[in-house]
Amino acid sequence: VVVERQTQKPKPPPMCQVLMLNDDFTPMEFVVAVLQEFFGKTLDMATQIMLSIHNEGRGVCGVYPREIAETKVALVMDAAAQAGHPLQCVCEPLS
Ligand code: NFA
Repeated sequence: VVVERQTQKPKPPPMCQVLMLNDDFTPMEFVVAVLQEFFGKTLDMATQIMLSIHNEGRGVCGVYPREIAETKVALVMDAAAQAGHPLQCVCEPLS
């Protein structure tokens, strides 16, 4: 009987930052609502993140395992397109 032993620690899943990009057209209230609905932020946190994206050009909405991050990007892009807003959301792999 061959007994296989684990010789390496299990690797954590690859993580991604979800970033939102500023634009001149998407209403601030829409961005705040997206941050609450899809990223679980409170109204206060969502407002702060939205304002930092508005002022800095981009901002981190959250850090998630890659597949979850990609799903969130797709959901946000879908909601923005449905509402007719040009809001852009991207995944950025962490090292
Ligand atoms: N810059 C947008 C405005 O002035 C608001 C916005 C914030 C858009 C963050 C996208 C991301 N209406």
